[in-house]
Amino acid sequence: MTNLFDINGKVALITGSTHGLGMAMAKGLGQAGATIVVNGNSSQEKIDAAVKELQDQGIKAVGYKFNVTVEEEVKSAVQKIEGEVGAIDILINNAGIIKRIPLIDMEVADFREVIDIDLVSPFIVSKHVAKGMIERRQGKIINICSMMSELGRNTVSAYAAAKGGLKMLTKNMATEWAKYNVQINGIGPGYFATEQTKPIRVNGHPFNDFIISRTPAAKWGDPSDLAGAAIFLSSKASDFVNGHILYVDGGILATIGKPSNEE
Ligand code: GCO
Repeated sequence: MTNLFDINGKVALITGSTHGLGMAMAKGLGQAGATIVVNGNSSQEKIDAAVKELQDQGIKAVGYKFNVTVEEEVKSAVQKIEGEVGAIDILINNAGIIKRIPLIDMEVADFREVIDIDLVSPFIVSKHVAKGMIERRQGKIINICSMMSELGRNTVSAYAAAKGGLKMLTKNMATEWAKYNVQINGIGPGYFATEQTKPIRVNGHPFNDFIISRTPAAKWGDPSDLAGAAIFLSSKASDFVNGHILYVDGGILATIGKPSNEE
């Protein structure tokens, strides 16, 4: 029986993969045999360090610095990657930011910046990567959504609007591109222990206690918990899965929660 989860030799571009969930998925796909194209826009040093971290684990990895919100940079980076590394088989739109500001106090510029990076850039990068996937009649696109694709939360309005939009953009990409044998799905991480959640995860922080009580698994996720979902949605095993958001959330979306005096 062929290994339905085999991604050996595939080329995977993961945006925003110098750290956090992006790096975790890079390790997961890399350990499963994919060649990883690391992307970042902060500094070449960070990109080089991420590439070395992967290579030290025996993973084939290269790095490209480009700003996912600037179409010209994305277009030339995709051309460069496809010329130097090979056709992009898997795209994970992971790059994203969050701003935790009460909606009434949020500046328009802050709102626009979150939408630009978290929603517009997956559109830009997917548009330019999908062209080759459509020509080759094969490809996998994974958009990193969020609990906030389904639920609101105080102070993260721009992020929720972006991630809710990314859920629907995923469904629309599937609507338009599935006929070319391109599968476009999303992963919705629950609450994970990353730099991004560090400010709300410290022991004793009310939100930390809330998440532990609100999550049936009663813990924050470890970034490595995402590797399985990423491999599934990058492999033949998901060839008839399209427009689906796979939540990896410890069960938080399955329940309304329970009173504090219940086990
Ligand atoms: C927050 C968190 C969340 C998580 C994740 C949940 O402030 O609520 O940062 O946004 O990062 O997106 O799926």
